Amino acid sequence: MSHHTDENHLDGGFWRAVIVMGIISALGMWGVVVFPIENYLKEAAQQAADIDWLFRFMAFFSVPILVYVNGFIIYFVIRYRTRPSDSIQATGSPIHDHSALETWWTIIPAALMLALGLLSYKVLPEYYGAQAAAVTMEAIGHKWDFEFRYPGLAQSVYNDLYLPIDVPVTMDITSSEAQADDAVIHSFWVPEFRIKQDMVPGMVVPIHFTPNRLGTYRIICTEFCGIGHSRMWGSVHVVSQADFNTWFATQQKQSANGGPKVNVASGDAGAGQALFQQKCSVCHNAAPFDQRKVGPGLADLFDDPQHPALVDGKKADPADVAEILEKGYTGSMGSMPNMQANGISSTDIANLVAYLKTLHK
Ligand code: HEC
Ligand SMILES: [Cu+2]
Repeated sequence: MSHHTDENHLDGGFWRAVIVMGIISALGMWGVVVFPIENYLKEAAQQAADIDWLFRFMAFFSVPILVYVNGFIIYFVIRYRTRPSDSIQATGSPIHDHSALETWWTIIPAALMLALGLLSYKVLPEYYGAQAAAVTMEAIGHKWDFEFRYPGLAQSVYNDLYLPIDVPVTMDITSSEAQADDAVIHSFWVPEFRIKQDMVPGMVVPIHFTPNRLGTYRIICTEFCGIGHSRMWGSVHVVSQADFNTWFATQQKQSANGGPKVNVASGDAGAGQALFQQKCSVCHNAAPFDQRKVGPGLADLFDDPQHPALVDGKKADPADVAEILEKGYTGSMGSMPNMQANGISSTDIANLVAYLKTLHK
């Protein structure tokens, strides 16, 4: 039983391991301090730098914890492994507690968590605290689109968000409740703004930020929200005030004209088929009415004796189908998005109608 004594005493090998881990930790911590986050993920909102600072703080202290916890596991597994000379009854040293160690490994992580909590408490009000904003607008999550409502604009904008640079924005973030089927949690994530806010039905969360870098950035839904989740993304365009005004005026003119007009006679079925794959197949099969996905199957739309009328009760002719594609429709099956939400033009609608006409036996 001679080896029991050296198991109970930390030998030179232990302290060498501690020093090696110390050096690895120091290198890692230095790496965290100098790592140029902005080169990999631009900061495009005024508040972003503070979020990065919090991230750096957390990563800095995580490095030694990661290195020492895993380093000791590896060291002890090797150092105190069973050797061929050990008897079959050998069970290692009967060590149970070490009060001093346990006190410190409780106090240090607790202090770090508390510090991180207090620092976050200082930073988060920049996003969530009350604040005077130049623009107050709404973002609404749908299956599977982001809808944006601007003050002074009658119609909503879908998936393509425009914001003027250096103007403080308050975005009221929520999810659609138009229909029980549509009311799921989404999440509004713009990595470059360092914003990630859940969109929850029935709850409106105002979030503040000031875009401060020109460019186009991704908006991503980061809450799994159904079969269309993977296609639920959009773009935010941070533009000059002048460009913003031009864009806004164009939008206003469009809503005043009652939207673009569709010429259903001029469609191209081939182009329609490609679009269908891209924009519609997430919710519709090119199969008979009963073969539902989210919405009904769309084959035989114009000549199905079982379903002579469309879901909105109108007769199945090209103009009425075009109207559903343009304005959308919410009925007993769920919500069919309108043309802005589906990201299709009036030409696209004509092409889609032409394609749907070819889908019959
Ligand atoms: C997010 C899912 C979704 C997407 C995307 C979608 N639809 Fe629909 N669509 C529906 C739902 C749900 C209905 C049925 C609404 C109801 O009656 O409750 C529907 C209904 C329809 C109807 C009426 C069918 C009938 O028998 O009356 C047509 C036509 C249609 N969609 C075409 C399209 C086309 C073309 C596209 C692609 C541009 C598309 N939809 C994209 C969900 C979707
Ligand atoms: Cu979503």
